[in-house]
Amino acid sequence: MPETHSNPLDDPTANPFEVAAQAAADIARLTGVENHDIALTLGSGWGKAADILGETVATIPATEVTGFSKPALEGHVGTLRSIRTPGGKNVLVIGARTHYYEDHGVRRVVHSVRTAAATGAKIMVLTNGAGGIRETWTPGQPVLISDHINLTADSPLEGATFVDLTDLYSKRLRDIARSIDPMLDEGVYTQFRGPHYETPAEVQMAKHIGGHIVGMSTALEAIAAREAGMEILGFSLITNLAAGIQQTPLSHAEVIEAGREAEPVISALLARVVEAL
Ligand code: 8IG
Repeated sequence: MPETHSNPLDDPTANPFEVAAQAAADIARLTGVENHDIALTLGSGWGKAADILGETVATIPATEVTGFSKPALEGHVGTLRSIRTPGGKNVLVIGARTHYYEDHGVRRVVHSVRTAAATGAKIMVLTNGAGGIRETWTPGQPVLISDHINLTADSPLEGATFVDLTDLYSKRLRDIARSIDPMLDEGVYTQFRGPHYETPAEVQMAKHIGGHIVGMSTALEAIAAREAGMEILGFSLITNLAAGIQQTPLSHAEVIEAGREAEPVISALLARVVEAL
């Protein structure tokens, strides 16, 4: 079905924060929830977390909300959900990630994060499926993101906006996550542009510059979340070992399968962590 209206973020004169404020107003109207406390972006393998987090107050197609793009990939759900946890927190669950490799521009990539901030969320939980560089990791294992290396050569910040990224992935929040699961390991997330996976040589480069995780999504979103004043918690599900670390070629089917198998366990973990934030 063709899109009947254009995305306001495609107008270069639009103010992305005003578009995000409009999106937040859409969410308040469509969910009946005026403010959210926490926002949660669900990447590959993390989708079931929403079901056990609490009571779903409302589910809305992302396409009903100003500025949101349609999801490009199987395994990426295009909905926004408002969930009330047993502890009484309002959580905005974003199942509608726009990736940098979709070529809609970085404004669209970070629109969900800016919208989350505009709904009042003070904590942004970013999850993804990713490749692991550490040989001790196995597919299906969740790890915390401790820091990132942004290899996209792009930024969501516009103009001379200087934002401090020290402790970008909050130590305080990582400690809370480890209080729920002391076995959680952590590593540096390296964002490549994609959509191709890395060559083994690129994985070795990432390793040598200090990376432990390779992915295509989270770094740009985290920068925008910090700009918006949110505290950030990042989780990667290691769905595969990175190219050349594992002996077999990478496939999207393998990634989906690893996500499916790990889903119940990591979703339960995530739900417990979110309630503890
Ligand atoms: I799932 O091995 C998943 N996403 N860049 N490399 C990159 N992104 C990924 C990978 C991977 N696995």
